Amino acid sequence: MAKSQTFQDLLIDTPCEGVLRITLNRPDARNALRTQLLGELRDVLMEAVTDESVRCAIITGGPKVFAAGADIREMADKTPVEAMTDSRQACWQVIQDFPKPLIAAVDGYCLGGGNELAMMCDVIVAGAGATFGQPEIKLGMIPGAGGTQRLTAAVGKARAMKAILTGEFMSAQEAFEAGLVSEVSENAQERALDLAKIIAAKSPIALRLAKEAVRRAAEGGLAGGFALERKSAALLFATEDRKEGISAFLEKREPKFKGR
Ligand code: DAK
Repeated sequence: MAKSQTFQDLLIDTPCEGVLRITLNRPDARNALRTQLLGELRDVLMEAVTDESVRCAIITGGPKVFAAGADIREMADKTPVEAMTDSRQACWQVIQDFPKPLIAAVDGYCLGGGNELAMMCDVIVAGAGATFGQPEIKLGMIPGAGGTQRLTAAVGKARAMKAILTGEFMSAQEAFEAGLVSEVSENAQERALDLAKIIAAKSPIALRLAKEAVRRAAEGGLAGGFALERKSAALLFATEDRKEGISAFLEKREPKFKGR
């Protein structure tokens, strides 16, 4: 049973009846979402779908970082074809399709794929010091797990363009005012748990249908955009600029992009 298994990159517990808590746990790599981590998340959620004792799930990270995005080291040498065909897409699909309520409790950095993961959740509770962003552009890349679409749907074109074209971060308060997060709290962990308890007491069937209906309103028109983004993000794996962006990050220097 996944809940009692030990994972390499996740901690799993049941903080109260009906609530499954999944903690991303790679602090040395700022919870970067390597394939191992995403695979574990897929396995836990797949099991939670059929586990009737799970009424609501919380995804959280550490006090300084929720997740710093895809694992930059892992993707450094990938080709466009590998980026398009690796197992990560199937993991994202399981997260997106999880039918029970998912709450993201976000403290610290919530960046790139980390922000895309948070946006796949149904409710985002941000700690007062949380920071949100899509910094892929600084690496010569673009978001590849729905970020261009979900961020735009959440905060509108003007703010999404600014965030995605500059890579600049938003504070928790800015993210709340823009409509990216549900609530800002001095104690995101406690508040997420309170909300999870409230949700877990509701009818699971009504919750499932409510989630499906709200998702349809929020994402029903995004399928074409998701596909375009995925292909464009994979295409960029062929550019010299992407190599330069990743090298610059790992060498802790500024990149020099040439448009090749
Ligand atoms: N991946 C791998 N390692 C990371 C990492 C990441 N995303 N973020 C941080 N680390 C590592 C650092 O390399 C460093 O390692 P050492 O030097 O200690 O060996 C260690 O974690 C600590 O990092 P810092 O020294 O930078 O820590 P700070 O606390 O000072 O700063 C930070 C924290 C989160 C602000 C900073 O680390 C940061 O900016 N990280 C990168 C954030 C980022 O650029 N995220 C976007 C990643 S790209 C796809 C299409 C697109 C994508 C993927 C797939 N397909 C089409 C398939 C792209 C998605 C992304 O998310």
